Amino acid sequence: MHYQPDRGFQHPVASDITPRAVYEARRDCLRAVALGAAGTALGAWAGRDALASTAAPGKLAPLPGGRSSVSGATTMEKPTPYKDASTYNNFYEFGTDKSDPARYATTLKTKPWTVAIEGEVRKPGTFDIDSLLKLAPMEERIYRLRCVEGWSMVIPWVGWSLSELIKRVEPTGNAKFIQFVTLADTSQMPGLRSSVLEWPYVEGLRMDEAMHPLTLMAFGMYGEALPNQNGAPLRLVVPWKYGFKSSKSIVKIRFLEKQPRTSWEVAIPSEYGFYSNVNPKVDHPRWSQATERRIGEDGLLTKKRPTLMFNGYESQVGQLYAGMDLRKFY
Ligand SMILES: Nc1nc2c(c(=O)[nH]1)N[C@H]1C(S)=C(S)[C@@H](COP(=O)(O)O)O[C@H]1N2
Ligand SMILES: [Mo]
Repeated sequence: MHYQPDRGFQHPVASDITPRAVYEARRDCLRAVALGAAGTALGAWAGRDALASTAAPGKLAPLPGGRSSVSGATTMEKPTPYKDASTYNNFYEFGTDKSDPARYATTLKTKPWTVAIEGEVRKPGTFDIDSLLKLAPMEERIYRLRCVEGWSMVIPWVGWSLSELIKRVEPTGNAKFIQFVTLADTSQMPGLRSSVLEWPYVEGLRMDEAMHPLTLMAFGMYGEALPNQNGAPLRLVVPWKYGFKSSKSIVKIRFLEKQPRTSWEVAIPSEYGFYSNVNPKVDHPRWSQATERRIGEDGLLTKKRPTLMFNGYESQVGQLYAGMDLRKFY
């Protein structure tokens, strides 16, 4: 099943059940493989509940992704129920309560949408969302997302490696960093009235981090277009870093020679650094980062999970930080 650009982004179609079914079947299959032959029956049985609760309601445009060949792109962990992933959000442009983005991001207008490419590239310019959707084959990646606040989710994203876009705009030799800029329109984003952060929301990556195949430009989740509250129509997902590095609703990407400012670093530099790699051994000044609460499995008796080095992606990304003092470069 391929993404069909001529269907556009906003039009649900009658066959919307198909891509979801395909993705669920593949996920169950992966789980069965992970459990081994003896666990297959149990996996299929337990999977039925999970299947019903993790699935998207089918209201947004289908956006299936092919299987990714990128190492580490698909965790075997059970995806967080769609309901949780789409109602427990951080998107301060719409308010600081977890429920604010789902409630208020309905005013976000995601079409038309363009992304400007500026700075140290041979081919600067403006990409329309429709051309970005067609830029590279869509892949599904099931990533852990670890928020710096101490909770996590498992989300099946749909998109392509950011490197696909970077290659096409041909960075110059001076391009050492990339900055991502989120939309900041007061008429659509009530949270901009608050000064919790400096707007627009800006984030950044070092060029080698941006080029890493795990760094995803996401357009969808759970086999469908992104809900507004999750950063429609396109957002970044950097799975080995704390969630705030994954900018939502991006309108500009700048290629820079110097390390850019980031909104969180500007707001509280002693607590949030440029790198912000998930690291259970480097605590936040106000709380431990050793464990995490998995959203959707909270209960009185639910044990917290140990947080993994680089959020479990150490074998893929550890080399990027060889020789760096991760306490200093937090
Ligand atoms: N523009 C923008 N992007 C953002 C944020 C934000 O407030 N504004 N919050 C970040 C934080 S703190 C997290 S944990 C993730 C949450 O993504 P999700 O709501 O899709 O789970 O988005 C990140 N991207
Ligand atoms: Mo976060």
